[in-house]
Amino acid sequence: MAPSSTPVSLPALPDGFLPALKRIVGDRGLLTKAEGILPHVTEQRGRFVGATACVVKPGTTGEVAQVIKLCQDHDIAIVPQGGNTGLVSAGIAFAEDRAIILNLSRMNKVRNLDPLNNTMTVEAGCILQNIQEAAAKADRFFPLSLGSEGSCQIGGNIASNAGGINVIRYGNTRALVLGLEVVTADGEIWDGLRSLRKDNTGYDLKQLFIGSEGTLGVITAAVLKLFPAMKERSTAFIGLRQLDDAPPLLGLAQSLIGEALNSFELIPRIALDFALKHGQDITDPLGQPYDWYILLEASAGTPQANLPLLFESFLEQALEAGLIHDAALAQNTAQADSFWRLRENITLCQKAEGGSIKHDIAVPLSAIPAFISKANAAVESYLPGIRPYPFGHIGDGNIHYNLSQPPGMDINDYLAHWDRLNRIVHDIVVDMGGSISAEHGIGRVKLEENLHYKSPLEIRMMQQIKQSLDPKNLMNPGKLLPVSPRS
Ligand code: 2HG
Ligand code: ZN
Repeated sequence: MAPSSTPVSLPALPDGFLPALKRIVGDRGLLTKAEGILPHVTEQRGRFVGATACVVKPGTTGEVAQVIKLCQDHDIAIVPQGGNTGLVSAGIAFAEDRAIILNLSRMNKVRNLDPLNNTMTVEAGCILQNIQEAAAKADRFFPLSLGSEGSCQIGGNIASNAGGINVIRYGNTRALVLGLEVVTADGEIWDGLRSLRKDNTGYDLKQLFIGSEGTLGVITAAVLKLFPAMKERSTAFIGLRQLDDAPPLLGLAQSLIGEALNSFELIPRIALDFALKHGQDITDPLGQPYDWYILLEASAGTPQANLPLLFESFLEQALEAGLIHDAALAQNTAQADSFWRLRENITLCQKAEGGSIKHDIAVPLSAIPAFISKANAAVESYLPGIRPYPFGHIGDGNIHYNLSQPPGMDINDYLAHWDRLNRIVHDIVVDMGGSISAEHGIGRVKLEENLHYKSPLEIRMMQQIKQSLDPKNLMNPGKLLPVSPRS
C-alpha cells in the first residue's frame, strides 16, 4: 500500500532537543522551517509528501555519532537521507514515524584515492558523478552508473544496494564496496574502512549494512573498488525482430564480445514514442518503427580489444540468425551519448503521460519474454486501455514493468488501482520464481508487498538482526520491516 501523502502536524520535540542539535551541527546544519524541510520530505515523483520537525546535516562522522546519541537519549527516530532520489520512499520521514531526517550531503569529501590499490575512500554525501569524475582524473573507472548520478549520493547508493546500467559486468553496489564506516544505532563509530580484497575474519558485517536502507545504522564513508579507465567504447542501438529474441541475442553478444559487454538494456516502442514526444534533443536512431529495441554497450581498458570489429561481427551474425531487424552502431561519442540520452529520458517522459504505477521486477532472464506477455495480458484484461511500459536491465533479468494510465482517465481514479495492479503483477513474478524488487529496494512503498511474499522465516531472521542492532527501533522505523512498538 502507498504511504500517506498528506503532511500531518507532528508532536513537538522534547524541550532542549533542538538547541542541543544546534550545538552539535551549528546553524547551517539544521533546518526547521517548512520551506527548507519540504524538498527533504517530498519524494522525487512528488507523489508522497512526508513530515518531520527538522532536518539535521552533520559535517563529520563525529557529529553524526553525537546526533544519534542525542536521539537515543530522547527516543527520537532517525531517517538517514542522501540525495533523496530513491523510488521507494526509504529516505523520507512520514508523520507516523515521528522521526527527524539526518541528511548526509555535507559529508562530501573524497578522503583518499589509491590508484595502485585501485581504491577510493569517500564520504557518504559524495555525489555519484563526482566520484566517477575523481576516478577518471586518476585514470581509473568507477562503474556504478544510473540516471540520477548527477544528484544521488554514494551513501544512499550503498544503503539501497543500487543497480544501474553496468551490473551485467560489475555487479550491484554490493560488489563495489570493500569497506564501510558506520555509526551504529547506539552512536558508536565502527571503522570498517578496509581497502582489502581478501579479509576472511568472520561475518562480513559491511554486507549487512549494504542494502539495509538505513534501518541498522548510518553509513558515513566507504572504500570503493576502482577499475582501469576505459579507453574504448562501442554502443549499438538494435531493432529486435521480436521480444523472444532478446535472451538469445544476449547469449550471442556474450559469446562474441565476451566480458567487455557492460550494458544490455530493453526499450519498448512506447518508451521511444514518449521520449520523442516529451524529451529534448531525442532522435530515433533507426528511423523505422520496431516493437522492441536493445541498447548495448561494451568497453575496454585497452584499444587492442578492437571493439568495433567485434561489434560488426556480432551484428552481422545477429542479422544472419534473424534475431534483429536493424542496428545503428554509434560512430562517435556524441552519437553514443544520444542513444543513452534516449534511455535516460524514459522515466521522465513517462511522467509526462500521467499516472504511472511502477514495478521493479526480476525473473530468470530466459523467462522475461514470457513474463512480459503474461503480465500484459493480465493488466490489460483488468483495466482496458492501460499502457504497459516495460523497460530496463533485461541483461540482468530486471525489468521496470511500469504501467501508464489509460489516456483520458483521471489520475486519482487510476491510482486507486495501485494495490490491485501490484498484486496482479507480483503474483506472476513470484509464480515465475522472481523478485518484487530487483534494484530499488523496499522502503515504505513496497513494505506490505514484501511482507506478503517473503517467507515468514526470512522476515523473522531480518527482524532478529534489526532487534539486535537497533533494539529501540529508532533507525528508519517502518521502512523495510514493519514498525514494532518502541521498547
Ligand atoms: C532506471 O533504470 C531507473 O531508469 C528508474 O531504475 C526506473 O522509472 C523507473 O521505474
Ligand atoms: Zn533501473
